[in-house]
Amino acid sequence: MGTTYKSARIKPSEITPKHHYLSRRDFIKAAGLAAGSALLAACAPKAEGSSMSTPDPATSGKTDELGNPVNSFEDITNYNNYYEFSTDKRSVAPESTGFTTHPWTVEVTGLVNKPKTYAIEDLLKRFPQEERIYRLRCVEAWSMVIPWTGFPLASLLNEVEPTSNAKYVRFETVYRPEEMPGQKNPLYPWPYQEGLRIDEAMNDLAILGTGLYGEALPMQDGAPIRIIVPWKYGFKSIKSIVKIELTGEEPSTLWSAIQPNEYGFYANVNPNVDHPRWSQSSERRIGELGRRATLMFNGYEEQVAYLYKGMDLAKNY
Ligand SMILES: Nc1nc2c(c(=O)[nH]1)N[C@H]1C(S)=C(S)[C@@H](COP(=O)(O)O)O[C@H]1N2
Ligand SMILES: [Mo]
Repeated sequence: MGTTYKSARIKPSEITPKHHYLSRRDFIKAAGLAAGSALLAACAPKAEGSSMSTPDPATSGKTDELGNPVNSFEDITNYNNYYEFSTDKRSVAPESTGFTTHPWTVEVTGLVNKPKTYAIEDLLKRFPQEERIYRLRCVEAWSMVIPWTGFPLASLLNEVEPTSNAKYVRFETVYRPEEMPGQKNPLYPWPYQEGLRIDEAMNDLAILGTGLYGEALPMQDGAPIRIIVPWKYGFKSIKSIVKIELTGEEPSTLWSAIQPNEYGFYANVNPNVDHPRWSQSSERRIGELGRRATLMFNGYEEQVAYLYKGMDLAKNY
């Protein structure tokens, strides 16, 4: 890999050789069609030049719906959890530069009437891409605000027509140990897998993420496609997905398989339910000095509380 890694301001073109991205023009074309001015504004300063440049967080001026500023592109792409590449958050970016994201297909299968395998280009063209600024709260009690691009998971699921027996959705990451050195570690049950109940997956907040900051998704953030479920701890938001399967039974997940008492299937952000080894009542926003109070369902209570009516969230953690 002829790529050098410097700690200063790193351009995406430096940490990710350009040919591994989807063509930027294709991405912007697909995303820009539906996204309108919000997304185009983020792209405007660099729409023309041939190489990508780092968006300037000081001038992006974007906030989430609570008024929290988005994290810098640099933070979002250099502080990552992605155990396939490294358990060290700062090493994921340099370790993932050689990852191949093209060609890429996503198989949607299981209890559906119309199973289908999509090429990534088709997903980008077929489903209008929109910007969603979401908080991501990691179970390790740090958080970020990220300007994602993507489309509702429900749009894809509706197209394949889940049968009435489909109760859960299972997601699987690509298994490619020759490119993902972490997958050679036998302590983890690879490939990474995650799951949602079907009504959770159908909630409008749950998206398939295909980009951030108006760029195609960087390797370290799960290129070319991942899910984002902002009211749950970050580990539910599985990266580099190749398979989505509708099932009748609750799927096994990587973290609950290893430590069921620490990482439950639901993993809803909940300041009132501590992790067995630490409190979940507050969090460190990356880039800030103090701590913030953690919000119920990560601040998305109004949109998702109905999903858990009558459930004991201390038991169903
Ligand atoms: N395949 C895969 N997906 C993954 C992980 C991982 O190790 N492998 N880590 C998860 C965790 S713990 C978090 S907090 C988020 C981090 O996403 P980000 O690095 O894009 O911020 O990705 C999640 N998705
Ligand atoms: Mo996490």
